[in-house]
Amino acid sequence: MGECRVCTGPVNEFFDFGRQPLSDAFVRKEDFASEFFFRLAVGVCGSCSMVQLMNEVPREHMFHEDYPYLSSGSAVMRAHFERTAERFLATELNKPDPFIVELGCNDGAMLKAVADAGVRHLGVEPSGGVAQVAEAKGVRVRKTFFEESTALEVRAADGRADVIFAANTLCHIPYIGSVLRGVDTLLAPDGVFVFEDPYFAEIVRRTSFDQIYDEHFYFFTAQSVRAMAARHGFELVDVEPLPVHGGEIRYTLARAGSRRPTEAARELLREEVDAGLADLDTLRGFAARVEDIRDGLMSLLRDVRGQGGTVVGYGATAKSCTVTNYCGIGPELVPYVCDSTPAKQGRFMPGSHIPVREPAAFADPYPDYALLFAWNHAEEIMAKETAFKDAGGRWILYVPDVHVT
Ligand code: DWN
Ligand code: SAH
Ligand code: ZN
Repeated sequence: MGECRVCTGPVNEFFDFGRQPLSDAFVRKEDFASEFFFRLAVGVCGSCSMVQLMNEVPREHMFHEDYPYLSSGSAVMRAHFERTAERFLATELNKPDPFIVELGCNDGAMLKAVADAGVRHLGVEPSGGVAQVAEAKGVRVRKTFFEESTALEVRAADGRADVIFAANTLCHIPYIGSVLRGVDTLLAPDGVFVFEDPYFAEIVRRTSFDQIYDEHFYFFTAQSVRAMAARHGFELVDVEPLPVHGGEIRYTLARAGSRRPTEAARELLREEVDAGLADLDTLRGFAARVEDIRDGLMSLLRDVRGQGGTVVGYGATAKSCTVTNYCGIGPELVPYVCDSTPAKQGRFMPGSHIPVREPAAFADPYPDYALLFAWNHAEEIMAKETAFKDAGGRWILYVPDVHVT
């Protein structure tokens, strides 16, 4: 049993993936002997219902100069963040001298549109390489981890923020109490803290167990977010389901009593009570389905290879680290993975040591099957790879179950 990082309550473990490497540590041959491993297991707090990892990886191991993920690598995500910026500009930032802060701004996918509009902004981003990409787009960045002390520094330099935004970042931060105290410090009295992250109900519904890896420390629900917010004087005032990254929720927090909660927020909180997301039965069912997917995927891959078929991986995602290392997929089953991220190419996948190659390698020659690790971008990828299907190729997916299409 662990201690909840939000409320110190008892955390009951419901799945153990065993020894796992760092999901975004794309290694060179000379790094094979010194890879970092930790025990990846996930549990639920019996007091506040927050789903969380049982063990924490030191943040400097994950987020540093060479962090490879670029938000702008997907056209759908670029459009999503441009729309997000436009919405903020038209609503919360539509006042004299507004100020928006983004935690984990990465390559500036969202803040670029804010900078282009000439609106005061700041990205807080500890991964130096991706932060530099944002700066090259005209985005102002503070290259550090956001926590309580950062908030004091930013407030002293720039004043209070009307909006604090974080996409796929808050769930990455175990020391979340410090972040919420920082938000309290930095946010204007009538400001909003808006964050979007994978929705635990969707992870259970789709059995998307690959969302569980070192960087994803928390798996939010409206219930657990509400409880956490209340500890810091905030209230959950809105929720918006998002289709990106396999199903997320955008949560809006405001100071308690400052805004009326929307019907959508109240409705989702009610829905979750009936869904029993934190119940042992639900979590045991999830665990059983994860094992079934592992067994089904491994027998499919072995059958294909046994019959002389070829399989190539598509998208060297952080998520795929859990799939390859938990299921036991190595280069003998999947000889390489194609990915558009320059920093991943020429390197090897963490743990499994499957080589990562450039997208052009996919058609040279086309494999019989492509294992779609970037299943959350299926529509975008399948639309650009129609020639693969035309050539007789087939996609293997493992979300929400193992199937070939
Ligand atoms: O939460 C996180 C999300 C936002 O991003 C981070 N912890 C790390 C990362 O997770 P991921 O690597 O699982 O994210 P994606 O967006 O599923 O990664 C897609 C990968 O596929 C990237 O490496 C880029 C690549 N890709 C490609 O090769 N061709 C993507 C598209 C759309 C393509 O057409
Ligand atoms: N917002 C982007 C990036 C998500 S990846 C998107 O949605 O695509 C997670 C990002 O959070 C990384 O760029 C990482 O460097 C950053 N991050 C991790 N810990 C952080 C912290 N304490 N404060 C701010 N950013 C952090
Ligand atoms: Zn708790």
